[in-house]
Amino acid sequence: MELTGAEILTRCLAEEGVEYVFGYPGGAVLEIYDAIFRQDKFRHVLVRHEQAAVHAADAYSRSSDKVGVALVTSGPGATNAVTGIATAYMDSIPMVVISGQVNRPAIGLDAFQEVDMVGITRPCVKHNFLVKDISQLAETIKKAFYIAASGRPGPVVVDIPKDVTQQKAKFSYPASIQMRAYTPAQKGHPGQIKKAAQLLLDAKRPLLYIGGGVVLGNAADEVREISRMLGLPVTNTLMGLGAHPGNDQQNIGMLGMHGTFEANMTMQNCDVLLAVGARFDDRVISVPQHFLSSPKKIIHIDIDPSSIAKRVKVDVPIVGHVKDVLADLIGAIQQSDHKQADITNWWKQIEAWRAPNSLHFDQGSDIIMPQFVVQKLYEVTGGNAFVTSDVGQHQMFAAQYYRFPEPKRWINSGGLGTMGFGLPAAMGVKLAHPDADVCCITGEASIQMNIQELSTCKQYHVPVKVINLNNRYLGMVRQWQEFFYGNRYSESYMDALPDFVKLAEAYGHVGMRIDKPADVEGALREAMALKDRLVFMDFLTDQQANVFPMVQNGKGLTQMDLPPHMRNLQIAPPTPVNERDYGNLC
Ligand SMILES: Cc1ncc(C[n+]2csc(CCOP(=O)(O)OP(=O)(O)O)c2C)c(N)n1
Repeated sequence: MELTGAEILTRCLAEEGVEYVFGYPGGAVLEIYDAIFRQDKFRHVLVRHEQAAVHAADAYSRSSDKVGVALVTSGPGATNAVTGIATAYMDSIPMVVISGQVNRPAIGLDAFQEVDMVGITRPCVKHNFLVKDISQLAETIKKAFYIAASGRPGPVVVDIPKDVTQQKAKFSYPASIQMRAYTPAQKGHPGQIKKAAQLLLDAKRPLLYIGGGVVLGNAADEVREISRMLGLPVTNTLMGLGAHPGNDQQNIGMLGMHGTFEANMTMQNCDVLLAVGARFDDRVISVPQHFLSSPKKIIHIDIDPSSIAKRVKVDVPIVGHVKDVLADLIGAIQQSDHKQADITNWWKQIEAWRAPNSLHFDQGSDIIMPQFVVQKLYEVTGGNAFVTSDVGQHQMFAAQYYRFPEPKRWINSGGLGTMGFGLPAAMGVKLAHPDADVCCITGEASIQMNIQELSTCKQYHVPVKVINLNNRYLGMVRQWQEFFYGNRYSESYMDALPDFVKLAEAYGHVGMRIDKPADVEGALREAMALKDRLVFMDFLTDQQANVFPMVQNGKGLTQMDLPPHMRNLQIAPPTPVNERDYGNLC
């Protein structure tokens, strides 16, 4: 029997086990929407803006092991999706975005609602397709899902002209796919793995540095095993939160621009660094020259060969799936006849760096500190919630104070830093995990970038909790203006803000305003207890609060601006490397 292109598409999605498609209709995809109406294998979620569709699909994927799917129309629908696609691309999230295109004969003629989706998205997709022939449609969808989820994952766009969705053809879905030019490596090189094992055993100051690749590669168990086996200190990137339990004694916290004092000091002063699924981002190591000024051997494990040695010189590169490589590395360590070097002194040093607690803050009785809200949320939810965030100070406070015990619980736009991500992401996560607590930690500016999704949450009964850390400022911008632009707060203050409580109520949800520290915990408990309702909590927080520690742009990793209580401490590093690296400490 012959099916239309639109029917073929919906059948392919069903074959892939798709549960939800997040999307928004329009002329170019009406055939597809009609086919969706006539099937019952997956649900469609009608968002209020295409950007939100892509973020929701992305977060659905981040919190599960499935590929997210979004569907948008041609032209403005497609361009609205681009920010979401770029967000997923920067964080290597497996996703398939289907966009409608004008009829084939009209392509290139500036037809109504035509944009060159393949051209526009080329720099921010793992791959993209324009389906020119209906006979290729099913195989293209199969390829799209395969490419999105294999190797280093990423978003794949499939652009389908409207007349292709209307044509008819026989449907058969390939069981598997072979792509000669695309064969991602799985196993690491045994010789390199052996070398890595020896280096780690000989190290006097080892460090395990893990990133989003561990989360995506489901390698948290192997990370825990190797860290236990060798007693390694573990630090994680923003994207690696939860890949090693944030409440574990061996975990020294996040590193980088807003990392803990101990993580940054340990990173700079280690002698053997095992980097797993992390890419030495500039927000992590700051300036490579400073970072490399302290001699250390670097072992780098990554699925993507182009990520290795991109920013720093690596001594032992290992290309492969992190889970497999770590398993082999554990085996190599067990089989080695080397005895592990004594690292007791290294731990003593790390504990000395940890002792002053660089995340300490003062919560007085008058004004709510944003850190306090996150800390209380962690306590109230027992660390078990999924937490999405937007971008800004609140994102960093969430990362610093919610000590994620498990991977895939922290959902944020790390690479692109997309404001407006949090609420649609929370929606995607809640649909993937209907019984879990899902909280969106946001700021009053970020939430307004996709606040219309409160309407989608109402329609589909998505009872997430919105935690608005409302400082009445573009806080992160204000902090930079305070530090680098002589307190000239150019356009970082919004003079007019909505009444968020009334706004939430207008969308049919519960609104709460909290302005006293004493009320924070009770309000959070009350909100979390309202399991079936979306609760929008507007916390009026300190307008001046800054995120510490902070490594300023262009400075070395250990040149941190520290919180007030640490500014007069004399904390000596073990191996002075470069005078300038410690200039800021005292
Ligand atoms: C789409 C987008 N536009 C601009 C920025 C730049 N930016 C980063 S943080 C920030 C301020 C965010 O303010 P708010 O959401 O209130 O959070 P706060 O920093 O106050 O916690 C801005 C404008 C961005 N990351 N994304």
